[in-house]
Amino acid sequence: MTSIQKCGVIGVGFVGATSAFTLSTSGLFSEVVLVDMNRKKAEGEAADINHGISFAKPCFVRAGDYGDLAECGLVVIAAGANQKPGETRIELLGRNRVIMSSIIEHLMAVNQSAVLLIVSNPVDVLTYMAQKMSGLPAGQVIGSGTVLDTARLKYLVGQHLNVDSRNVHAFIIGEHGDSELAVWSSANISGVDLADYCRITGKDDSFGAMQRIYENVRDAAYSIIEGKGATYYGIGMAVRRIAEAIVRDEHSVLPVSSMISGHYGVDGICLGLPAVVGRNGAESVLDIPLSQDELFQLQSSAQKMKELIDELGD
Ligand code: 6V0
Repeated sequence: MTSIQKCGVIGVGFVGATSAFTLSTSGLFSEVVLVDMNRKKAEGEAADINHGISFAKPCFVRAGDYGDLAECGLVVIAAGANQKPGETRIELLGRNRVIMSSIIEHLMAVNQSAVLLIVSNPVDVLTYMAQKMSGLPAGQVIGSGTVLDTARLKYLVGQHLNVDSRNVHAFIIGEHGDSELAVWSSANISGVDLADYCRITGKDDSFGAMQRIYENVRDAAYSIIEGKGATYYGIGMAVRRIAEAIVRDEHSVLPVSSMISGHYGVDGICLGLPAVVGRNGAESVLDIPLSQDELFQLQSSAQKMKELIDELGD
């Protein structure tokens, strides 16, 4: 019997440990179990968070093994090798695929009810593999998709317009990676069309200005990794937000990665698209309006994913 108040994190490196921290201090969980092939690392991370838990809401964090994940209603998978400077997310795949296969095998032996949230890169392909390997219903296996990329877009548009990023409504969709795209055609500031908002406030909405913002989003991971070696705070906060939508059954619209069946002519791959997220994971994928150019870019991104999966023979 699983409990949505119990959460597991598999792989507690930079990303998993930061996610464990945001999840443990979120007030959403009574228990967070940390599993890592390096048990000492998991024990150290658990102790470190527990020592500050009296400053947050009660939550017991502990190192464990797969058997300890049996009761978890949500399991976050952040195990794997991280991106080396100059390495693309796709190049990571070979290394992370083997890791994912072993994790899913161990996890399915003890728990087939949890929602799985995949964070390891390349997240769309690994979400696809996790869904196929686990045999769980499509919506129960989701990836962080373009939730972080969308948050980066909101932040940068907010900076450009000098407006609260929470009032920026726009999506990055497609692959979490180089072929992702910004959906400018429906971007708005609290319901005011982006172009109108720029006109009213005298801000630059030229193609060049928007393209620069998009490129900064797309290349954000590369520049952060160049600076500090890894990215983890942004994704840790994104994981907490996705967990919140699941635990509280919010039916929030988030661009998580999930198995796409027949949306925009895309079938049988995982991609980041706006989806309604609740207790069961991704409950439905939304066909938001796209311009012709955006549709073309999305289909190209999907094609890239498909070729990669075909190449792997999965
Ligand atoms: P890291 O710091 O090297 O941590 C990886 C952890 O996984 C280590 O603690 C390993 O011991 C552990 N691990 C490896 N194999 C196993 C296994 N079989 N079982 C259990 N634990 C294992 O990497 P980092 O935390 O920086 O990154 C983790 C993954 O997240 C990488 O694939 C990144 O590319 C990916 N990211 C995904 C993001 C997203 O937006 N989806 C953002 C940032 C990083």
